[in-house]
Amino acid sequence: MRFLSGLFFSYFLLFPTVWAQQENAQPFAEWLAELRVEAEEKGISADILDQVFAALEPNPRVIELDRKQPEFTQTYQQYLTARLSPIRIQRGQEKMVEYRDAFARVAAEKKVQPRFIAAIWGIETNYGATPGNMSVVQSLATLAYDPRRAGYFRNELLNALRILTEGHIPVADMKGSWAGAMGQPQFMPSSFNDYAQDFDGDGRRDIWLTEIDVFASIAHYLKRYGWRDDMTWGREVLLPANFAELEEGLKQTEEPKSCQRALRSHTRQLSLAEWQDLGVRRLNGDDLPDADFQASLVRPAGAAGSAYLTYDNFRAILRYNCSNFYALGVGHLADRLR
Ligand SMILES: [Ca+2]
Repeated sequence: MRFLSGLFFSYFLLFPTVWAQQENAQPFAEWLAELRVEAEEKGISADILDQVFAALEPNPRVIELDRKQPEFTQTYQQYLTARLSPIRIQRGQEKMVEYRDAFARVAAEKKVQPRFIAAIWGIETNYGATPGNMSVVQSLATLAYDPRRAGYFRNELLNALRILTEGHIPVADMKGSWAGAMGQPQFMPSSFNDYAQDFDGDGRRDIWLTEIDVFASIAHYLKRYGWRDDMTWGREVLLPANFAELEEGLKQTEEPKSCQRALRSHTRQLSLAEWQDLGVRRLNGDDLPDADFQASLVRPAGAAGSAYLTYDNFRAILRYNCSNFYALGVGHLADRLR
């Protein structure tokens, strides 16, 4: 941490204008007073505003993390190795036993298989072990005051204040990542408002400390994006020897409607029967499943690497986090938690 901070400060000593150009000219206290007026107009409780704004200051560490560019990009294999460690798989298997009843109740109502709920939980926060311990309000206020993406984070901050006003979590316990992703499923406040669930019926949607609310919230999110529990995420496949000749005809004819960043590298969707006719097979050489699913093909490590047929459920995982590596990591972990 010290080493990284040192790097950060020497960077800004060398290039001070980068920081200066992006600074907010308005004093923080004045900015906060204006925000308070807007928050009160939007129905945020004055008592909550007194509590959270009393000693609120921007957190330089948040800006530091926001500005930090990754020093290298992980390859697909490095990503998978890091996310699917033997300990994460074992811990996931143990958690599925420990919370067997809770998973079963959520799966029955939300129609999402427990292994996918557990896989997202495992990849987001190592099954709740690493939900982040930074103040969500302070992180969001810092990023909302910073001009770079002020509008987005101001909206998230107002949503966070609404969650506190509604009493889902005490002010002191609203912890999360430096970017404001909250609790065990790492929901942004706007996602919380849209998807978080009070499954145990105590009146609070508690994604921090109530596991069954966490599971139901993840499941509800997937369900809202079309999840089907008679379908898995997809599978690794063998391609026919002439696949390079087929590729031109498999290109998408229009821009993907959501998550373009990840879906742009997929082929267009064909039925499994069509893929079967083109010569695509399961990894062991067997025929593809006889199911009426649409699937797009993706090769996350390029033409020489693994090939996957991905179903509509894969697209629901991408709505949780728009990254092929992420969705493949969740799919592989879910397979290991079967
Ligand atoms: Ca609850």
